[in-house]
Amino acid sequence: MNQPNGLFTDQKLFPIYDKVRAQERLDLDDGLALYQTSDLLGLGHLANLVRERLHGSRAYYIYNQHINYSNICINGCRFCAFGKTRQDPQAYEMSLEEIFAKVRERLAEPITELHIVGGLHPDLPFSYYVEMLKGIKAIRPQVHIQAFTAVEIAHLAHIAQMSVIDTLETLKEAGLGSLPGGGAEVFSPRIRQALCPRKLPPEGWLEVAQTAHRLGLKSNATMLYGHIETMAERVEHLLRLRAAQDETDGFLAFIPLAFHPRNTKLEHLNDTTGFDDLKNLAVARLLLDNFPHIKAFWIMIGPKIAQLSLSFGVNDIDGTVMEERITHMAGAQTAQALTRAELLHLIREAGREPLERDTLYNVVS
Ligand code: V47
Repeated sequence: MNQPNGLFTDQKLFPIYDKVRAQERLDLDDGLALYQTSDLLGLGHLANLVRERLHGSRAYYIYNQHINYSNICINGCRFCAFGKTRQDPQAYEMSLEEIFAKVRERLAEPITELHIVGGLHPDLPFSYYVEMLKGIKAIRPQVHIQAFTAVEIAHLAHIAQMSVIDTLETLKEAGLGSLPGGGAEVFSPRIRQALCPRKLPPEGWLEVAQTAHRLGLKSNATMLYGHIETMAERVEHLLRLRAAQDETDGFLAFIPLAFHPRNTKLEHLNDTTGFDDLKNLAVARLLLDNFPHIKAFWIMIGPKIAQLSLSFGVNDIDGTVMEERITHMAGAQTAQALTRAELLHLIREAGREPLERDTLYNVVS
């Protein structure tokens, strides 16, 4: 076993260093050792080796706009401050015209992606979603619409009384470009039961994602961390995603989502720390050897940690965003938007070469 002097303070990282250099796949025990270590710099070094191998000095950002069309939701997840019942004074629902106005408002800006998600609305008809996509494409034909998490897709299939595959095909024909990665939370049955018993189960989430992949639609994947999950549950979540990716190879990016407790049923919990934020990103880079991209969502961890994460396995810091409600309703103190100049500054100061990408990671000139 190689014992690299000075690189690691935790000896348990030595055998993992050997595996990473030999490009061997890490297993459950390796994942646990990575999560258990306090040697953050050693962990970062390992993740950076993989990032460097895959992406060299390149780091991506995107010019995008988020639209959260409604927060009315039938799921009532305990970690969520965004979802409301229809009777709640804070409940809202955008008409199609309001959504189109949001798109028109920014027509002068070089947006390449619209990121659209919402709650599981009890009775908006399927035609609302289809017309949303068609209408947006009529206003902005070139834009890539990344919309509706796997959980929303399963809900829409239920509303439309259609199979998941037919639902996805109809949405794709209307202009859907890819699926965002939300709704995965933590796959552990214990967590689902405790925090989101009404949510689409993990098998359903994976089935929707893999069906999308088989239809040629790419998607992202996430994990919501920093609440009641154990390290083993985190590792198992990542390994399940890795196994799914082995089968359909349609995931573009993995994004760990830092739990924000304000205004949720878990308000007594602490915010995540910078240490754990970096750790989750680095461990993901190491375990998810078949995911091309690891993305830091600066809205949730702040631009400063997102910038540091570029040395901890991350090669993408998401984008301009513009208006985000899910994390801000749960107490996020971050801005609503970053400019292109701010994103470039963050990436350049970290010693990386900034590249603007579109949703599918083509470089935008
Ligand atoms: O699915 C809910 C999470 C997700 C809270 O695919 C919370 O590129 C933190 O998935 N604190 C939606 N997180 C956001 C999402 C996402 C974001 C950015 C990029 C992409 C992508 C996807 O937000 C939900 C849920 O897991 N969430 N409540 C909370 N209190």
